[in-house]
Amino acid sequence: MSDWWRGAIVYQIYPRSFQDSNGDGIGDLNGITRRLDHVASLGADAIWLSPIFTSPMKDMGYDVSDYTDIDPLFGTLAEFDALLARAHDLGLKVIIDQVISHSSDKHPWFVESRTSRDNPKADWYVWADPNPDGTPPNNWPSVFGGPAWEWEPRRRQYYLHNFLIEQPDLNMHNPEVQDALLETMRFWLARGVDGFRLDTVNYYFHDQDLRSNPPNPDGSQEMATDTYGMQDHIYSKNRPENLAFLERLRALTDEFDDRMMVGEVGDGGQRAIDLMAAYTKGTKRLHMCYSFEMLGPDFSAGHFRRVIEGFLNGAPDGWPSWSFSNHDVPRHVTRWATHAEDQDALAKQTVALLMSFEGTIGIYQGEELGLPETEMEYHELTDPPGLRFWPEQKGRDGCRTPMVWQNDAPHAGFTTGTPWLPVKVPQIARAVDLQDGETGSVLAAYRAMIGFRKSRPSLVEGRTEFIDCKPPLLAFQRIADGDALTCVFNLGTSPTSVSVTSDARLAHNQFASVRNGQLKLGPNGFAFLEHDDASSPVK
Ligand code: TEU
Ligand code: CA
Repeated sequence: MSDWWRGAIVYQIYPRSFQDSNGDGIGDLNGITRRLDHVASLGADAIWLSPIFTSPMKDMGYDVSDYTDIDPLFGTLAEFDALLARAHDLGLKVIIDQVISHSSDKHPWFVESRTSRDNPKADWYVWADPNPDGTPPNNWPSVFGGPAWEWEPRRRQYYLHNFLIEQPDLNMHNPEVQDALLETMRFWLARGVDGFRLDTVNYYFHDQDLRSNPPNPDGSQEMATDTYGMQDHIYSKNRPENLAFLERLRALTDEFDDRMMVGEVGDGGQRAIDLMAAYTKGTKRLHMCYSFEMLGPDFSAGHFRRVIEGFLNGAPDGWPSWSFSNHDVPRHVTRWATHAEDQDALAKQTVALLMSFEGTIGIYQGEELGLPETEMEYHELTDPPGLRFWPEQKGRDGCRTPMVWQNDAPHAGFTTGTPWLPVKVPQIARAVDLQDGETGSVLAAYRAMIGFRKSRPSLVEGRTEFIDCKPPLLAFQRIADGDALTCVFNLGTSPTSVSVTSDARLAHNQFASVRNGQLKLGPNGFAFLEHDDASSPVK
């Protein structure tokens, strides 16, 4: 059987915000099961569920206190089995999110580890003595602000947390920790999940000598704090020891048929390419890596070309995974809004762009409705980095507000109770029921574009060849055996045109026309061109 995940479309569900089924204001597994028809109607191949495991929810589930159970807010294991069965009936694979770089501070392993220096779990987390003056052992910063070290008076030592204080880092250098985590993953594989999204896969290992990261003079403010971007993270993460562990993970996954692992690599530039190349090399490590490169502000033709060519040339055995939105970044129609007068036109153009890429494609719940980022007030925030760095950083609540199903129902049909995050007017105006069956809607454009991708082998499995074009035009060919398409996008805000061969025809487009050897594209225009042979029709 061919690898189902190559070229697949993965729909990300943020369980807290998808559908509440019991009126407590928080989305749950039964709600997801009820709404899977919507996901299937898009033409998605798989769902990725953000974490559903037992958790104190300090980081909304990315702080796990039991790796082999479902949080009661979300449901039960039996309800998970029902979700899995329904998804499989609909032809949807199910990917779950494994957050094994750190656990919750309420995980029994950590509760025990922090009590003393000689308990059985003493070495399961990353503990270090203070400097003689009492300060933390090195300069490693937490992604969410402040030092990555927290003092534990009982041990008179610091523990490492790359994220929240409530997310202590597991010590992967300890083989017992590796074994324990692998067993929790075996539990889910045996239950029938189709794969794993590996949270923060490049944070699994730290430098055992605890060397300070060197400064990074070109550092940009990648994350919540300046200090984070001002360091080169060569010791706190991205360690070569990780490769052998990824091989253990792959060996486990390969004991089961057709499973897939995608690693989240939150770096950029050449480092991201090198990490992805190493992590996906051959068939011994991960199946693919999830790229952050298209989750930022840059919407230029040059950026998309650099990132895609960088990956294809720099990680030739690898397989990329591209997304424009997720639960950690502002929604892309808001992020890229200056490139459109009409955000719906931008949403319809960007889905065409995304679906034209070589790789596996991620879409995030609500983007198929063209949802903009929700504007939040301080008192409505729940996300720790938002609360901490307001107003310079607004946190991640704005992309996590509930799905909007029904325009005239309370909270757009998400809940009969009080939703955990507010449901606001700009989102409600884009509810599923308003767009369903409307030919001009963003939802219709998503279905049409996904259908178009699936009807064209060149888009799903073809190779990519860029065509030199003047920005803001982006153009490339996708070429498979017996199928070739030329994809052209106007990423600017004015109309533009380019010469094409006289036999060029539009196979799918928005704001495009072909006449007298000219392809004209309006702002937010795109064209999929074909002609009588596999050469480029763009001159
Ligand atoms: O994110 C990893 C990561 O690097 C994020 O910090 C991301 O860059 C940031 O949120 C952007 O603002 C993963 C999860 O996706 C995220 O939700 C978790 O908070 C984080 O890991 C810790 O588990
Ligand atoms: Ca609920």
